Amino acid sequence: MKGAQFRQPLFEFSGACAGCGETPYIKLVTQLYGERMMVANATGCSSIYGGTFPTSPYCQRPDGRGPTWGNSLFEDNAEYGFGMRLAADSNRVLLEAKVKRLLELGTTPELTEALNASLALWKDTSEEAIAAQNQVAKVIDDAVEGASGEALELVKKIRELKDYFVDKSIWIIGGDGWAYDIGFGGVDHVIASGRNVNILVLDTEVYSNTGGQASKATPIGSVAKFAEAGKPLGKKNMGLMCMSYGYVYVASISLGANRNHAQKALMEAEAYDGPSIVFCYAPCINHGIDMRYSQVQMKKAVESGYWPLYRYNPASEEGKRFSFDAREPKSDYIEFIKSERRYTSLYNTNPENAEDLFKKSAEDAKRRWNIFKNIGELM
Ligand SMILES: Cc1ncc(C[n+]2csc(CCOP(=O)(O)OP(=O)(O)O)c2C)c(N)n1
Ligand code: SF4
Repeated sequence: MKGAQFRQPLFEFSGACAGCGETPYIKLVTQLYGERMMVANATGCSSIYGGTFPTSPYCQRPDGRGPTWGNSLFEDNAEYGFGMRLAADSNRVLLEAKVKRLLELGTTPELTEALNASLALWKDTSEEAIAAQNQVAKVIDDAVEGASGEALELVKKIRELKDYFVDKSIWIIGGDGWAYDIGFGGVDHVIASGRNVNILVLDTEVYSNTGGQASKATPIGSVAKFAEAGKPLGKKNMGLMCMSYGYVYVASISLGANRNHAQKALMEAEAYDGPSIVFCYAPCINHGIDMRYSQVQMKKAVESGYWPLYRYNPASEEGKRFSFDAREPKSDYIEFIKSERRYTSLYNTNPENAEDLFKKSAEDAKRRWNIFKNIGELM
């Protein structure tokens, strides 16, 4: 989408820590899809800064359109978003049937025209389709006034469902603690359903909101709560697990490293008529960095081979579905991790094994990087 960065963000002024790596991803998604976006938000930082009632960082456009947002439990958020998908689909099926029947019976010329315009754009999600939907809303009250019998019931139902002429963009959002660990069963179930949902994993590599406990996304050697001596085991390769289905859109992005790539992946994920999952690298105060430079750290993470960039798009033709989008590392991995206190604190908590763990961390990252580099041939 050209000029997306100039569109009004429908996520503003959150109470997240300054420099938080999570919020820019959410802001970008609202710039792209905010006017028809439904969010299922897992408990975690994003539900706290996203739902600071009575205020909310989510906002509306001048025409009143903006994201709808709900927070479910930590453990069932994917299912919560899946329910939103099913509800939107079922409302649209019902709406289409009622509109067709009303057009058979006849209604006011203004509503007939507006309904026909909206039906012609049924699969469209553009501003034109939203304008056609708005036009139905504008003229429907008059049609209710003059209707009776079956037509009255139909027109009332259409009024109730008038926000569903344009399909919803369903976003299931949460952190790595949710997606990799506690909500994983649900995430797995929902991506295996084949339904059109978009999952955004804000990967801070720890449970951020509760103070930085290790998750399965925490890499080897990183110090976190419950891993004070450095995490001894590697980061779960969840992107690979998701790709193994073959019908799930999967991407790994880092906004500070490559904004165009991040936006492209989010747009491909949304456009894919099936389940999508996007892993977003998100620096956090728990990393022990200068948060003024969190976007720079995102760049360095990719340049040092710490965080891969890739996209797997099942909608592309066979043989061209996977693309590895990061260049060969041009800086040193160990130097990169030593720029973060979550790694250097190993010198205090486990000094005799620190260097060994750093080496293991570099080897593990390289192994995972190579898996992605070479997997294209198989996918
Ligand atoms: C079943 C369950 N276990 C634990 C918690 C407590 N809890 C709330 S938020 C959170 C951390 C969330 O971490 P993550 O999903 O990584 O998101 P982040 O805060 O990093 O954005 C935890 C452990 C909970 N709400 N429910
Ligand atoms: S703790 Fe981390 S993820 Fe949470 S708001 Fe602060 S910087 Fe963002």
